[in-house]
Amino acid sequence: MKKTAFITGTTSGIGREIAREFAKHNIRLILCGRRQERLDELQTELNSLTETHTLNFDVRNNEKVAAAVASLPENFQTIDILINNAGNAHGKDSIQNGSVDDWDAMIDINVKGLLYVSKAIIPQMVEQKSGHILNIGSSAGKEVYPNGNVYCASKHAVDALNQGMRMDLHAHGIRVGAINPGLVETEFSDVRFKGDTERAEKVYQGYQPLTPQDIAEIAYFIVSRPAHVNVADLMVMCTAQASNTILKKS
Ligand code: NDP
Ligand code: 8X3
Repeated sequence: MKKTAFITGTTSGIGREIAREFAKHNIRLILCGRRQERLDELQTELNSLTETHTLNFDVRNNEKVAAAVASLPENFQTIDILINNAGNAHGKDSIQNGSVDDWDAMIDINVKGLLYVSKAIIPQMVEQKSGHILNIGSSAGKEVYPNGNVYCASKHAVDALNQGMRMDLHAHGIRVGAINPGLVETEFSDVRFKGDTERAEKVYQGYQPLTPQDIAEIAYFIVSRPAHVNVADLMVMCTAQASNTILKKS
């Protein structure tokens, strides 16, 4: 039976590639993000492969999240797969130099936003007695690195929520798991360094980082396992990376 996936953060990077990969496999898609023109472009691109619906909301606004989910047309209302992907790092400063606005953004988007979206969708999964939630965590959620402080804390929270959701939801037939990537070349560093493209580009120079397609293929592998198989927690790094502080650059 055709499945429906609700993917946050599909206007760029990992979320957009997951949407493209799922579309190839004829999964119906709810494409979410704040940049409407990018949502429209992706919808136009994928419409020949599968049915799509776009939702424009900021995951930080619980009321808007709930209203967006409530606004879904009938044929998109039964959600089988939730990909909690929207998120970013904001800044890379020592704790003593960090900006409170950056801290708020990371906690509000990466942690509270993930919770708001999950809260809007979990009840129907409980009612259906089925569903699959895939949380996009990070290697930063497994190991803290210098100047990563609050971003790492937000991703450690995602790791804890991934475990907690699984404990609370497995009895309802709902699968919960996480992909925790290391360095993936996306717009992540542009956002982190606030448009300083030279600094952002340097992050991915001198080695072959993961691509968003690499993560998308893994995501499809996970959601296409038989119903009794739950990939609970997966970590993936490029070959050049051994940990958050060990990277072989040429
Ligand atoms: P991108 O910056 O390329 O994409 C981020 C996506 O999140 C965009 O689609 C953006 O959409 C969306 N988003 C950001 N803030 C909000 C918000 N307030 N409300 C709604 N949507 C929002 O980065 P990535 O693809 O790399 O990041 C995706 C996820 O992967 C994040 O959770 C990140 O932490 C994680 N990750 C990334 C790694 C990397 O090295 N790139 C490694 C490990 C994990 P829009 O701006 O249109 O709202
Ligand atoms: C993104 C990977 O190393 O930039 O989660 O924190 S890193």
